[in-house]
Amino acid sequence: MLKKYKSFIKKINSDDSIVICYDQDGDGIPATALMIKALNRLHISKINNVPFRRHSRLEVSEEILKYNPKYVFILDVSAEEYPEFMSKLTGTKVMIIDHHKTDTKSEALILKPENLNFEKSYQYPTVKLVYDLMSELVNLEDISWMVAVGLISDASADTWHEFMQKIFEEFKFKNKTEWIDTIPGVIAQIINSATSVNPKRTEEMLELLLTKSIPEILKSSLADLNRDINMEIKHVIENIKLEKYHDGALNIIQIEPKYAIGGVVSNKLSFAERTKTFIVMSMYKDHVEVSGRNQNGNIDCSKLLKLSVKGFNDSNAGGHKPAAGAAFPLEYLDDFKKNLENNFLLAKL
Ligand SMILES: [Mn+2]
Repeated sequence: MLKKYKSFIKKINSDDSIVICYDQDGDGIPATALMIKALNRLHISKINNVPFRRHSRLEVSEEILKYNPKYVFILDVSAEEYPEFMSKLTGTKVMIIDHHKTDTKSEALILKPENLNFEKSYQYPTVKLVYDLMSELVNLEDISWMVAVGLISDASADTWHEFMQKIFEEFKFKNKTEWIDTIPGVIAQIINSATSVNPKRTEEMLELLLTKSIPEILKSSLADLNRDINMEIKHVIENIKLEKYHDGALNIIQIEPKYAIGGVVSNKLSFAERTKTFIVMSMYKDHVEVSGRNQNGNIDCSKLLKLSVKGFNDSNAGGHKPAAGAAFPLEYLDDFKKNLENNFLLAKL
């Protein structure tokens, strides 16, 4: 691991105030739990956490500054893309640990997979970056199962097969056909369920990872929530209606879910038919949230969604090539569908 990242951590004193700002998902949350545990083991304990909210960045920066931090860690968020957010933090020492590819330069110290000469950055989730960095300073093997959770959540477990095997042996996790059905896989599901309700139960989830054992997490009320959401997902998948374009290569799906399950539904559909592209649109009262997936890498979902919301007010789109998201006001629904069809071939890789 490059020296500059380690020396950033080594300079922190035990009475320095730290804030960790993190993405609220199955990678960002275990990455944060692991970071807190690692810092605690280095006798650094004045740590506060602020979940990142993409659409309220100003409030997030104010919340961070409220703790008067000397150091700010930003985990699993490509914060360098938000100069107005970063400019609020200039009085602090910032380190971004993240695996979203951007071309944006920044004054802040940034650790990305590219800095470790790892090309497929989406296969090197933040939790693994945190683990690899902090393991050079303190032993984290007893909590390495949290890395397995993040790798499964970000669909990167196969890339780290040996590492996963070691964890499965160490913690006596049983192998299953699908990673998601293993014990760390179920914990990944629980995290994703905790963050797909409104309001999100992120902090409760983080607290579980920090203070509870694996059996306790599997018996928690968030585990109950996960079971409830899984029932809903099953129901949605069983009743799915596909709108097919480009000879079935592009599939558009409209759902009205009780929970925010668009990402999981699009994952399930796309892993079942890896050569096809699935665009799942979750319909809300006044806006649409979109999950785009293509697992065999012949379509750049991020590009497709970015092109397809172009010119829409109050819209956003982004993510990785195999998995991307977007949101836009309901009035653009028909335009968006037309744009998907028209831009599909432009997003071919
Ligand atoms: Mn994330």
